[in-house]
Amino acid sequence: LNLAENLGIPILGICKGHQLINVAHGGSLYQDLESQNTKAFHHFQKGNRADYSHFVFIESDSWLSQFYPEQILVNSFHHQAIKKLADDFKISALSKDGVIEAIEHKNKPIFGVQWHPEMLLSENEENALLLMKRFIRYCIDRNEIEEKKLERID
Ligand SMILES: [Mn+2]
Repeated sequence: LNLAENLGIPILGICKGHQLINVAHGGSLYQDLESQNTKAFHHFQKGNRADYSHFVFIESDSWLSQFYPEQILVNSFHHQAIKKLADDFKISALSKDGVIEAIEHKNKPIFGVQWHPEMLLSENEENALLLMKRFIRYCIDRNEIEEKKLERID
């Protein structure tokens, strides 16, 4: 994570990756969401990995809001969750019980989602596909900006 960050490589953390990004930046976790946060509903679904579990509500000024509607359905396989959000980050999406379901760095290309878009992709789920496409597009655009900066230096 540190190496990728120092090189300016865009990062999309999924589930544990999303949690790790937060901890690495000084945030904390609920080690067991249901016993430590009584408001939280059950976030470990029993169904198929590509089934929907709950809605997430997209924050209006977030990166996700550039391509998602106000709410989308996601799957959910976690008993941990972000407790204290790291200082340099903002919330990108919340579930109805207030659990932080997506984050983004305030000025670096670092994103995290608590759900599993890669599992939803097995069913060609539209929003998961869109997230991956937009992340790849983000990386390409950023790369082009970096290349232009290098051209100017040349
Ligand atoms: Mn969840």
